[in-house]
Amino acid sequence: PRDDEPPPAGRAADPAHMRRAVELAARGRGTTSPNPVVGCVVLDASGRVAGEGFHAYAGGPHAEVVALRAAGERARGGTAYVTLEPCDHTGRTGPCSAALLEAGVARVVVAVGDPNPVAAGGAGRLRAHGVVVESGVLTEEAERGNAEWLTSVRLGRPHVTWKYAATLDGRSAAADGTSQWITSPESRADVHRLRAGTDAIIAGVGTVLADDPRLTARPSGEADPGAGRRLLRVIVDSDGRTPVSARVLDGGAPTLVAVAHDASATELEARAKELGRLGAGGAAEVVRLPRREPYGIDLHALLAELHRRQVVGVLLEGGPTLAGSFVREGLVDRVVGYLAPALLGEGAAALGPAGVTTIAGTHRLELEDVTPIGPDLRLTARPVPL
Ligand code: AOF
Ligand code: ZN
Repeated sequence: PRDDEPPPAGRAADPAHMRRAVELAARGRGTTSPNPVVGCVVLDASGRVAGEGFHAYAGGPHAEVVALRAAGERARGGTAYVTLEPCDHTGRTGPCSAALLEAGVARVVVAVGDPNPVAAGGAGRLRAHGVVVESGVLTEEAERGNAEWLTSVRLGRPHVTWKYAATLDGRSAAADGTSQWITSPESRADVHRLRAGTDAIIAGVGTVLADDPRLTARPSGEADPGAGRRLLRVIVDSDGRTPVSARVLDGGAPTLVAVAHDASATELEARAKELGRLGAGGAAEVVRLPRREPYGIDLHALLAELHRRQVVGVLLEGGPTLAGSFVREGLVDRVVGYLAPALLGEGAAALGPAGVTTIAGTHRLELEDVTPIGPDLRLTARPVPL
């Protein structure tokens, strides 16, 4: 061991300080997109907390800078815990590596390396200047908190959360097609919290035709929580069947209707133009994408289009056919299921065909979280990493 290493007492406290940094990072959820959520805790030389910070919005000061400002001179000789490797570039703000050096921080603990080639390199620069840099502390928790952004940077497509509500026997509608309301008001409120933390909601035209949902972050009448940032509504509608009177075309939020390249969507396009003319904040756009069976639209092309529009996280909501196609394509990164203690025995399953015909082909998931919501149960799972 090197003689400039901190005493073991300092090391033993690493996970606790990093947990706090992960907590701080989470405060930026829903407002930092397309940037990551990042949290930072700075200790003084004797191991006392001197400053805390998180990244609050894209273009705003990075977490490290906020925490260093709070710590002031007390950062000298101290330790910084950062949930993401400090950046080494001058983008909308300066390099955090330089800020940490200038503040005289002696040790930097990192949870996750920065996969963004433009900004990465902070760890290397700090080491080159004699700062002790350690990584791998609470990596899993920090990765989970930044799952959307990490997926977007690593895979070049948005992170997809499929959300559904079902009875205990896994049905999302009764035999006659009625589906409101399977889960409790508490679960529905929880869904609005999910929506508020995402960039876009995707639904199939079947859901629009059946339920005419608004797909906004709050029930109508309540204030928009993401001030300045509107949730994008995305309708997958290969043949352009979305009625011009649909609530998703009410001008209340920006809307993208994805139709196949060869669809006739004259009425839809006219409605989109009309919304544009009205100067509605919720303008609509019809985008044409390659046709691909069975769903009618190439879902990879859809996600590529959303990625171009800086959509980092999407919430996939209804219906079962669209969700099944996303699962078959390996495009679901997280599943959030709301299960009501109720039985139907008949009616549509929550998930449509997903390319599985034999048990060996099962899409295996691992549970991340199980939480009772009112009388229901919320299960969060993700594909088992290969
Ligand atoms: C953040 N907040 O706290 C940290 C980030 O758009 P810029 O110029 O602010 O740079 C964004 C990049 O900086 C981001 O993609 C990530 O790689 C790095 N770190 N970003 O927005 C932060 N620490
Ligand atoms: Zn930075």
